[in-house]
Amino acid sequence: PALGLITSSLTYHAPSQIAAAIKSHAEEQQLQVSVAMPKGAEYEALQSVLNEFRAQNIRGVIANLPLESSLAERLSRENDDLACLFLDVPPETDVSCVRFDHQEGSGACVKHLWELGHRQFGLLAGPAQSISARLRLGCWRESLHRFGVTNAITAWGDWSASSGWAKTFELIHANPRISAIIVANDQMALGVLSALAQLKRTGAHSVSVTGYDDTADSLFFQPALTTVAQDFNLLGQRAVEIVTSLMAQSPPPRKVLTLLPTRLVVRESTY
Ligand code: IPT
Repeated sequence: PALGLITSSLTYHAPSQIAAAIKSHAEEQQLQVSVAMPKGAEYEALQSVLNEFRAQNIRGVIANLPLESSLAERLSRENDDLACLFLDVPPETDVSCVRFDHQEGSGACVKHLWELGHRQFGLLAGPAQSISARLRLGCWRESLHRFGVTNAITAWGDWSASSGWAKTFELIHANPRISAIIVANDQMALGVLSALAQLKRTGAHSVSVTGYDDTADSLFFQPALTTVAQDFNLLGQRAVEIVTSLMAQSPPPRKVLTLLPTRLVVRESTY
């Protein structure tokens, strides 16, 4: 027996950690994992991956790539012989899904920085086509509004360290008084820290930075990164448990929702 995994590019840290966790937890149950990494997220490409999985006798599929609600719902509906579990879809999507609580983590970053006295914010979002990037940005803005902050400046990166580096110059240029940058993932935060060092915005002129993911490396960034921990191993474990339980039912239920917690880890990049 086998599972299918459709994933975003494994060159990113989070999806590769999630894929590794899925593979190891599946193997504990003697399940092989067949991995597909489609270039785009169009209906045709995804449907042909599902057809290939079906031809390999796969009956359970985990999809860890950003999909809009209507597309995820269509794939789930039109492949109702497969147990499909989605990891990166909007909260209101009518499909089975396991994901992290974005509100908890994003809100905690804003509250932490506000309590430290920050009032001038830069927001570095992930790519606009990413569901999680939009959800995190939306929560930052809502939380900032609740504190009465309406002048935060937004830039969009592409999850990579190099985009974090480049966008920092734009943010600081747009508002030189920014004292905190909230970043949508650790890889971009690494680039932000590097740009701030280059701009000599360290020591007395320092800018606080928060990341997101708590990848293992973030503890060794300079300074050690304050970030939102998402337990990717737990996500992989729960995804395998849920998809195997969906597969055991005939037909597989279309809507089972699981929300996993996140946690703010305060280190040296916020003051
Ligand atoms: C999300 C990560 O937080 C982000 O860093 C990036 O790697 C992205 O994945 C790639 O799609 S986590 C995902 C389960 C929403």
